[in-house]
Amino acid sequence: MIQAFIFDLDGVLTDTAEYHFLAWQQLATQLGIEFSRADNELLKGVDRMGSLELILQLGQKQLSLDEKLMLAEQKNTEYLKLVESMSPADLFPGVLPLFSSLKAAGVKTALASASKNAALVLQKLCIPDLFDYVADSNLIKNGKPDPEIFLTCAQALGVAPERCIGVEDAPAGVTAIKAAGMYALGIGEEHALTQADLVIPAISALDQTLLTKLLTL
Ligand code: B16
Ligand code: MG
Repeated sequence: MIQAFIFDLDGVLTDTAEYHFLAWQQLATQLGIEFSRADNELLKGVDRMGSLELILQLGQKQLSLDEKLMLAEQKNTEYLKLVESMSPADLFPGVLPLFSSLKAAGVKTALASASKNAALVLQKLCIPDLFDYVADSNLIKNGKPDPEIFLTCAQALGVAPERCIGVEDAPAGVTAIKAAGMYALGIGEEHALTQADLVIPAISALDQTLLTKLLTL
């Protein structure tokens, strides 16, 4: 029986993935690097410095560590400007009813976000109290696709990994869930999340019927 759900944040519960894209695109343009939405798919779930490295590789640019730290900080400032306008209206449809159903079924919940801004985004969405445990990359050494963040959540919840379902929109995140020995529920398109056990188009598709099926896995 499944006893816990562990959710990614960006792209699963809210559309901050779009804000990350806009902020990285602005930086890439400044650096003279072409950066498309398709390129951005590779960055999803990847931490800030890892994302910058991927963009620099695209433009075949090599910079010093100090320059990279400055650029990452600059991207984050742009990203935070976009986050500033967020409100509970930015929660994806279906999230609140889903959490009510999970609580009613006695299922524990955790957040596993690679974002150092996760606590702020939760505040903006007014959902910090929704989770039994929150892990963000401030307390994790190895980012996704390493399983550390999902295993940390399972341990904090006191639930064995095989009794957890991880929910992710990013290939790196799905890899992390599978490496943690959990069931991976992908959000997005099947062709992009080939390692997931099941892919649904949006969190709203995780309705009572599907939830009942998943809870008896
Ligand atoms: P920050 P998630 C991830 O969050 C995003 O998917 C990824 O695009 C971003 O680079 C990463 O957080 C780091 O975010 O710059 O705010 O620390 O999807 O794991 O919730
Ligand atoms: Mg994500």
